Amino acid sequence: MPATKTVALAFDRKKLTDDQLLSLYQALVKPRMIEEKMLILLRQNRISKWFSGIGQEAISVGVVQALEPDEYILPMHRNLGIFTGRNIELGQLFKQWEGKKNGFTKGRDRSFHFGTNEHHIVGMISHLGPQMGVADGIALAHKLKKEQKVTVVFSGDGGSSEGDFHESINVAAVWQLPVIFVVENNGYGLSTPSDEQFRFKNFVDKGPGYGIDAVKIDGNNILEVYHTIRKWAADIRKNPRPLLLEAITFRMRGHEEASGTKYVPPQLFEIWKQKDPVENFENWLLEEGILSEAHQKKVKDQIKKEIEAGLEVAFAEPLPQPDKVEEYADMYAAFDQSLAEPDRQTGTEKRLVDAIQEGLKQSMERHPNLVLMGQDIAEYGGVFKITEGFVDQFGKDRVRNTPLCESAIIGTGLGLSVKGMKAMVEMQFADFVTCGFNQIVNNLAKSHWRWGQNADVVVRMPTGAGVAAGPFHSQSNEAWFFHTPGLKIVYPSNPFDAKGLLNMAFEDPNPVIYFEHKVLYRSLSGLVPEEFYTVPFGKARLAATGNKATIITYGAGVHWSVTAAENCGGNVDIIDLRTLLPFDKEAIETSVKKTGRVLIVHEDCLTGGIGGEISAWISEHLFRYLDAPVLREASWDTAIPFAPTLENEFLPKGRIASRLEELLGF
Ligand SMILES: Cc1ncc(C[n+]2csc(CCOP(=O)(O)OP(=O)(O)O)c2C)c(N)n1
Repeated sequence: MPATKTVALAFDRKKLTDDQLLSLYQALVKPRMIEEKMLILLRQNRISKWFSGIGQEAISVGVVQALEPDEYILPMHRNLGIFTGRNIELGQLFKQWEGKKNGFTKGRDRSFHFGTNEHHIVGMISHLGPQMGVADGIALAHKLKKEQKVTVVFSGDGGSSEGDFHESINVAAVWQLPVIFVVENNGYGLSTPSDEQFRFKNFVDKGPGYGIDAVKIDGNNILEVYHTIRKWAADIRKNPRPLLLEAITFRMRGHEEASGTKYVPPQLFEIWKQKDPVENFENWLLEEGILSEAHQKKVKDQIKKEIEAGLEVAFAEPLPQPDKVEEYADMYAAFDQSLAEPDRQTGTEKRLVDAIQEGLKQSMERHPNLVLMGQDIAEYGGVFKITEGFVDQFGKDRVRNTPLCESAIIGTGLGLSVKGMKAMVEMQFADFVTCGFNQIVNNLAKSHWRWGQNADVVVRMPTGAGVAAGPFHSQSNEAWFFHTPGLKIVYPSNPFDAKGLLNMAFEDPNPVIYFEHKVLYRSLSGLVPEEFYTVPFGKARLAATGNKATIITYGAGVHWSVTAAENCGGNVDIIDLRTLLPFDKEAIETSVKKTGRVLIVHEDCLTGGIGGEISAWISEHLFRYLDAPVLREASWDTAIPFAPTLENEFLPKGRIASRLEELLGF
């Protein structure tokens, strides 16, 4: 007779059969055994980094086993049990950890930073919070499609201090989204204990604050986790709404293996060792006579074999060879931009704002899976009235007022993409994109390259100065995004292009940052064909033609440059870039070869503006055709002042003509 082992946790099997309990046992032992092996490999220097989930396995395993296999889970860095629970082949998982080509990210991202739609998992990015907004988007898609599915997203107690946590729960609460937010409360965020992270005692206390249900459970008790998720998931599928689930647990190792555990009082390890989720469940199953020692051995032998086999194939694969063409190509989802040619003869005169509205409406009609999100865009029609009347035509499901949660909403856009939908997010003013910046530059921009998930999201950005609105309603911030591979940037200067480029943005499955100039909204009109048409990305337009010089510009700069060139006697090529990422190098080359003189004009500040890159490109590739240095005229390198007199002087429009004269004088 084996000696009886202690069981410190109270297990309640409810109606689970012996077979179900044994299958939970197998699922619980597996991540523990993989981890133990990884710790050995780490000591042998055969792997480089490891974030341990030892002590916390019951949460991942309980969650994944309680859900349907096609319900999405968005795990964190300690949730190995989610991946093994979805039966991911270990060889491929290990290749991912080792940075091999046949992992999940072609060696581009590490550890658990990947998604796999085949397994209904969307992995984290390093920033800890952004996956929560993505979970909202997946849940929104389920809700709109009436699919009766629940989505589970994880956070640590430390990560819960991030704005994304608050924003995403708030959005889920307001929209009644079927998301279970699991907080693995292990008492530490790296070395920072909870009392230096937040003031409250229990996460469940936050539930009423958000107007949602909240439940606290023992995260080390696999059956408690399993039963809780099963019960709530069943209810939430029928009656969609969010749940905040606090799972109390403890991290038995350091934040990551190199960082040690000196900051944790040793007695905590003693206390929590008694509550080990794997040993307790194992001992209980043995004690109850559900698990025999023979079966226990069989389970472990089989997992051991699986681990050894996985490691063998993973180690056998060499490190990936860099292939620049493939790296560049994978930054974007493939898109063959076939043109819907407009009939330019039959247009009517429209203002820029009307052209944008018409394009948006036509894209909504063309793509029934397109959802619009933004502050005050529903009945109110948006602050610039672009979506006026849209609710009547398309309904509130597709034209959604959002709380002031830029980050969560942009993340929601990515979540909709995961479910094959399209999203538009309207920034009330381009300035406010700072609050969603991380989601754009790290999540939308990189997800295709990282694991093949396109972000079919158009972010509309009412931009620009000239309305005396001060430093936070007037900025030009296209250069912030210009530096981010994976994005496309569109900046029309006239109604015709605005409509065609917006339509193209919705055709394109990649993230598009679409700038629309507030001053031009109602001050500029032009001929716009009624029908749906597109304007290609990466193709500039000549706003004027001539031989004496080339002005390269976009947006309001086009109109300022046309006037300035006319004042200087004309005969100047004016290139309206229309798209900034990519920008039309061919058009620039053709014109520079013809004129030999270049002035770049933009509304953004001079330093670090897009003109710097274009100038560098010209100097590098077209130097021999130049008769003068490449000049730039832009806004001052200051913030944007409010008073019209100051703002007017800040902007470059009054300086363009003299710069052109200077250029022509070389
Ligand atoms: C935005 C951001 N800030 C800081 C970090 C560095 N960092 C990585 S994990 C971590 C602690 C996270 O603690 P918690 O959310 O409680 O999860 P745990 O590691 O305890 O599982 C920190 C500070 C990060 N990854 N992202």
